[in-house]
Amino acid sequence: MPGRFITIEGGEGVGKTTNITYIREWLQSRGIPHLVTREPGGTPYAEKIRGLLLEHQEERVDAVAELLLIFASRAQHLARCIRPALARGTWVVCDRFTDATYAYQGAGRQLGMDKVATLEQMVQGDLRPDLTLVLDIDPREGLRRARARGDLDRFETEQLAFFESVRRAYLELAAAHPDRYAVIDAAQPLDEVQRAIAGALEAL
Ligand code: T5A
Repeated sequence: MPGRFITIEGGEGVGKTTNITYIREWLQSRGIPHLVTREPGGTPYAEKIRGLLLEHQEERVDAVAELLLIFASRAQHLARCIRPALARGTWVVCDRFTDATYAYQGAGRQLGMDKVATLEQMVQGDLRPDLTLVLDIDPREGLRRARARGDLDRFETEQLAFFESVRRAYLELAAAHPDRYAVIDAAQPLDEVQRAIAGALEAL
C-alpha cells in the first residue's frame, strides 16, 4: 500500500484522542496527505455498531457477540475507508485497531488470542499497521483521567483487574514485535509524550 498506517493504542484515558490532534498537526506540517479515524467505528455503518458496543445494555453482552461485532465494524471500516485511503497514498491514523481486540477481548474478556488471530486473518488478510503507538499508564491513573472527563461507557465500568490484563496484553504484544510498536510512557507531561511520539513518527 502506498500510504502508511499508524494506530494509537492503550487503556482508558491514556491520552489517545489528545495526542491524535498532535499527530494530525505533525503530518499537516509536513504536507503528508492523511486521514484520522477510529475504532470501533470510522464509517456511518461502523459507527452504528460502535453505539451497540459502547452503550450500556439491559442484557449482559456475550463476549463472543462483542468480538464478532468489533470485527464486523472493522471489516466495514477497512473496505470503505482504510484500504481505499492507503491505496491512494493517504496515510491513515486510527484511534485503536486490532491490538485493542487482543487486549480487551483476548485478554480482558479472556477469549484467548487464537480467536482474535483467526478473525484478524479473515478480516484483514495481511494488512497490519506500519506503526503502533502504545500509550502506557497505570490503569488507576488512566481511569482517573477518564472519570474526570465525564460519563463512563460500557467498557469503562469494568473492574481494575480487567484493565490490568489489558495493559499487560499491550505490553506483551509490543515486546513480541518491537519493530512495529513504540511504547510511550503516558504518565509524563504532555509535551514529553509528544516528543516521544514525534521520535517514532520521524523513524517511520
Ligand atoms: N474496544 C475498542 C475494545 O474493547 N476492543 C476493540 O477492538 C476496540 C477497537 C472505545 C472502547 O472500545 C473498546 C476499548 C474502549 O473502552 P474509545 O473511545 O476509543 O473507546 O477509547 P477510550 O479509551 O474510552 O478513549 P478515551 O477518550 O476515554 O481516552 P483517550 O482518548 O485515551 O484519552 P483523552 O485524550 O481523552 O485524555 C483523557 C484525559 O486525560 C488528559 C486529557 O486532557 C483528558 O482530559 N490527558 C493528560 N493529562 C495529563 N498528562 C497527560 N500526558 C495527558 N494526556 C491526556
